[in-house]
Amino acid sequence: MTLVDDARNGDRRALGRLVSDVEDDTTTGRKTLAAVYQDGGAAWITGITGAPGAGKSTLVDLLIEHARASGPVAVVAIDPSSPFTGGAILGDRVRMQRHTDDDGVYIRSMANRGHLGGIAAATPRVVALLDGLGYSEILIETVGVGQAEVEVASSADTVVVVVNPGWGDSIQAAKAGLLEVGDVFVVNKADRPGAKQAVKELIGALEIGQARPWLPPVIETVATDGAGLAELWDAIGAHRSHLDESGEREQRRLVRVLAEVEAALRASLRQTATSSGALAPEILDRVLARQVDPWSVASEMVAGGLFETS
Ligand SMILES: Nc1nc2c(ncn2[C@@H]2O[C@H](COP(=O)(O)OP(=O)(O)OP(=O)(O)O)[C@@H](O)[C@H]2O)c(=O)[nH]1
Ligand SMILES: [Mg+2]
Repeated sequence: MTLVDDARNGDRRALGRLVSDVEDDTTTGRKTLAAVYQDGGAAWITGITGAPGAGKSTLVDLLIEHARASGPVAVVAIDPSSPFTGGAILGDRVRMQRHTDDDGVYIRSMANRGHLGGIAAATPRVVALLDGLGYSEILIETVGVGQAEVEVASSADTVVVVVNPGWGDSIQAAKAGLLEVGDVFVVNKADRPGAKQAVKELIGALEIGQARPWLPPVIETVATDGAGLAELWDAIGAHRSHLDESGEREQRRLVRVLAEVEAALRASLRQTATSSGALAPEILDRVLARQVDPWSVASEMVAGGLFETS
């Protein structure tokens, strides 16, 4: 596993190759993950999500500095809009450029690989790889507009939801399901009018419902001048302590492991079914003609030794 050794010794090209292999789910990628998985588990994973342009990348850029104090930092930026506009990722790179000389900071964009479902599936693998390679702080930036993005965000240990001042932003967050997944809320662009109102709205929305063991704090920030960043980092730290002390961290990780095993199982069943011809058009035609139902077909496929045919 010389590529792994090289990556651990700070070889960026080796690391880039490994990440690509894991992202593409190649045989080498699988072997690499299998080899480094046991070394992982120490990373703290923070997801940063929110509407397009909310200031996530600017915040991440500043969070890197705080996170860097505790060890090597990796950033995984997922941006579904980029394949179409091409602009946002370039912006991210430029914004985070100042960290490129620091060997302890690795920034990876996952936007250039087409459809979002694939990115969402690949993200946990890439995160597991970076964790196994020794990145103790992993930040995932994702645009919180759809289910897949929310899922990616909610696979983090701490989820930070970024909104902006202006009426209705917290309502949008509620609609996108972000109120439920957020552990820390940020009203960024607090230099604009309406920040106090947005904080009030959010606190109000978060306090509705049952008492929770962790009431998410709402932090005001101005990412462009760094105001509120120390408070944000402290809030992430407080959430981390809460998870550790309450035992919720283990619970969350168990949920995550279950989701990962299920996703892997689904992917490998599909792959086996496709390569063994079990998903042949003739079979689907039979289902279409209602000669057989989808559930019977599926259980026959599995019972008929689907696994052995590959
Ligand atoms: N006035 C003001 N502008 C900000 C603040 N934070 C970020 N911006 C600006 O908002 C714009 C978008 O910031 P980004 O950090 O790229 O936002 P993002 O959420 O990563 O955007 P996407 O990744 O494209 O969804 C940039 O022009 C930033 O300079 C802030 O606190 N105040
Ligand atoms: Mg961004």
